[in-house]
Amino acid sequence: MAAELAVIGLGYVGLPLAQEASRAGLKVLGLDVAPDIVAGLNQGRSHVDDLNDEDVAEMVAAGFEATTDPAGLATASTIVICVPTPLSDEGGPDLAAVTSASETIAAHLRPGMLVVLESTTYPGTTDEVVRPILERGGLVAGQDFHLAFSPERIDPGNPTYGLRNTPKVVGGHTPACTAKAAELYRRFVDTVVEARGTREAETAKLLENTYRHVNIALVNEMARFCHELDIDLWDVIRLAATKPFGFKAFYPGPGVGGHCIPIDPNYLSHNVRARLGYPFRFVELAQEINATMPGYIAQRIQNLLNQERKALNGATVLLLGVTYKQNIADQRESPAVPVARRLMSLGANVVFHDPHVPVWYLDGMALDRVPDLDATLAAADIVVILQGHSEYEGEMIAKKAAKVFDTRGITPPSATVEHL
Ligand code: SAJ
Repeated sequence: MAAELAVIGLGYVGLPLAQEASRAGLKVLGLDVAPDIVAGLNQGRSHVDDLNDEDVAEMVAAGFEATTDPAGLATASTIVICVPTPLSDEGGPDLAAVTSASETIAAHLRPGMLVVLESTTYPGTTDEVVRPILERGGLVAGQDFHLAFSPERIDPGNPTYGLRNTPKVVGGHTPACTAKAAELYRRFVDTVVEARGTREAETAKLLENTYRHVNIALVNEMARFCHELDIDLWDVIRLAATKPFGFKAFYPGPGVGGHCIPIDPNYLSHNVRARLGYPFRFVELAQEINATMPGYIAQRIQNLLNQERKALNGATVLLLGVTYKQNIADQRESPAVPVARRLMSLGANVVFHDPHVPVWYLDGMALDRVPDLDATLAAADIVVILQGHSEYEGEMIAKKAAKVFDTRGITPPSATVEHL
């Protein structure tokens, strides 16, 4: 039976999309370049955090099929591109996977099809990169087939929001394309919001994450001067957060990791500078502040040891939390890496603990998680809390450690604890 929906890219974005569409009764074909991923899915095994094997088995039972063969695209009514757009060396998105997917689609494009791009990218990608590739065969977007952009809003590990209950923005090459894309998503997403066009939909995603990036940089910069002025920024944020409107709390940290926040805003700033010749200053400044946090953290650690008349060189530093944010295992762009690198370059003996990470691969070295956290808390010259995993009890850490530098505000103030 022909697939109603084909999803290209079966990762943390594509697979939840395929799952919800399958649950809504659509016949879904999943296309991926990785044979092991395809084989695993067809055998009912999941490779992404948000779906377990039972979820995949349910999809397969409902008719979902994964393949590496693009021939099946020819019979699909709708094709959604969910491939990665990593940061390129120039600072914009590396669109290799998007152009490759577009070329694959172009070889099978038929009149009446709907093509949607979900991969995060700079404004204009759908219109200026994807559309020309799809139109090479003579079919025209908005006339012979529909083309739209719909930003992914998958938040891995979020217990509350998934694809179905997160409003979905869709922006088409023409109003008819927008309507066609909205009609598709309304079959398995509770709320669909129609944008004026593809550029507005592309830019909305970047605004969402740039907003976070800039506000995190704001409190990170405040953390520096509040420390100098002996102002408890954590208390300041607690107080400001009592305002019931017009304020959203962000918290300082050791740096901004993950695959979204430190990456997506660059797509906008790179695009503005490339097209218009001037900087998107907020983003570039936020990038600079957030990127220098790991070095600042290392300096604060050195200063704390210095207060104890201890050299960082030869000191044992226990890092708690090496993932990029609390309560997940993902280590992408984790600030723990530059913090550890800096400490090691100054001669520190860096050890780590993280409930989600048994072995930490750091610049080719494989560091084993310390086997006995309690013993290491007591033995380390300084304990540095980088992620506030829920397994970590701030009071217990403060009691057992000789000295604590807490970048996440999970320990109570005390003589042996300093907060970022
Ligand atoms: N961070 C801070 N202070 C904060 C918030 C975050 O230092 O106040 C750091 C985190 O430790 C992490 C980085 O910033 O290293 C990113 O954190 P994040 O909470 O933004 O989490 P992400 O990267 O998983 O962002 C995703 C985004 N989701 C999508 O793009 C679909 C983002 O839009 C979500 O708002 C975010 O999840 C979320 O709220 O969980």
